Amino acid sequence: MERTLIGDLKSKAGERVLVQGSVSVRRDQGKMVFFDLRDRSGMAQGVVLPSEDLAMVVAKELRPEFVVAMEATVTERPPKNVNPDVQNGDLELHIHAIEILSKAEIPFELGSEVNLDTHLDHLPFTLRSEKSKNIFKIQATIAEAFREAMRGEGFVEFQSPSLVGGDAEGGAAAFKVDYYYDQKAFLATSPQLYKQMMAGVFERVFTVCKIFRGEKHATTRHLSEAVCMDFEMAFIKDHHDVMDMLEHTIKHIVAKVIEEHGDVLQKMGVEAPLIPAKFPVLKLREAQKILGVSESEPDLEPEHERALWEWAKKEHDSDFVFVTHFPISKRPFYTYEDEEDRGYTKYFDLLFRGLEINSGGQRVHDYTELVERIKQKGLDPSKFAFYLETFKVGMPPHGGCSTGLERMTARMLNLPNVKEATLFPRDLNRIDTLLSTDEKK
Ligand code: AMO
Repeated sequence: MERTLIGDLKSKAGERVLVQGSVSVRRDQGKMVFFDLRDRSGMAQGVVLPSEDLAMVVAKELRPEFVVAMEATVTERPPKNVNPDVQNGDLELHIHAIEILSKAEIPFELGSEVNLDTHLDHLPFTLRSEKSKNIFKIQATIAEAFREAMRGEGFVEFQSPSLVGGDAEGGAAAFKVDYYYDQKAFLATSPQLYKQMMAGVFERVFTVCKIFRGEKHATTRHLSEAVCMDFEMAFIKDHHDVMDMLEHTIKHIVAKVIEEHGDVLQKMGVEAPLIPAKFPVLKLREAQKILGVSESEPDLEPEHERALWEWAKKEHDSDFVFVTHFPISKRPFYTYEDEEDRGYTKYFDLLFRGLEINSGGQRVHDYTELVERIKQKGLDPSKFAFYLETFKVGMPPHGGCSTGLERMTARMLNLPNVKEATLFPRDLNRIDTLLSTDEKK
């Protein structure tokens, strides 16, 4: 018999079907045994009646998370047993035969409230909970919507290398890797240099790729391995063109998440993001004035980012706010200085619900200036010769930006820790399992 998905049972009333899935709950009531059975399409209740001797023997063995195949008749429930609040609440599977495909031994009940470490210790199991499945389905939609928005604007997707010769960000600690012939390579901290090279090829490019950051941060927003959604576009006037493109992309992502997962957001008690007609924009110094912080500070602290969210909500009905014009001394060598505001860059951060989810801006495209900027950062231009060829062979004014997928997901769903929005988070203490003290030395 062909498998029927639980989500399709409604159309099979009165028929005998084969369903396959996992047992969620078993309830024994008198001489009957009830189950909740789930597959990728949903959940249904099954019952083994006392007359089904053979099925009953197997039924008594079943425990939560056993994987089974069941032959059953799709039966309408008597009106007094109908539950309109659940999927398939008006039908029941009358089970005739059960085959156990896999037994299960579980550490705790699926979906139990456990602390983050316990959740992470048992990811192969806890990722199966409704909450986790919803988080990562929404994350998949975010990445898909990003790609969709980019393609709609004529961007070409490219694959960026993860093994690189150096650190593009000049500061973000890169993980060293043993390469051939006693050479050292690094894990990419960003696709930055490659997306610029590719903007020279296609004008408009994007990538969804892994970045690796070896900063020793133990915070709710830092990962050692993250997914970034980057784009780069040529022939821009300035950073505003990049911000407009990013805003368009973010709006498309939010709309698609609401369209496809509005019911889940509601169930999770999450408000849809506040989206104004135009995201508010503040120069860093304007933001600092609002916050009452010294304008000599080169960046915002996490509590400032949260305070700016309050400001954006109150003044602009927005969960998003751009902050621009960071001091050039604190930004990477490729950032463009504002000719009309010397010492400050045409660079921005986008804050979403009080957390930086994106950075970007206009890049230096003049070869001579770029070499000079590399030197000013105390770096050796000869180490960047490969990248610099892009500019020797002619490069239009261009810019781009990068959105952290996990951070975006976490803010969309109001998850307090970015690790809850990361399938298999790597941090100071963990690669899947906790690192032993010896490994930490
Ligand atoms: P930046 O270093 O700001 O910019 O990174 C861009 C975005 O990537 C995400 N992100 C992280 N998420 C989790 N853990 C981390 N350790 C981490 N590091 C970064 C954030 C951040 O906003 N090349 C520039 C971008 C550009 O100019 O186009 C860059 O990498 O959401």
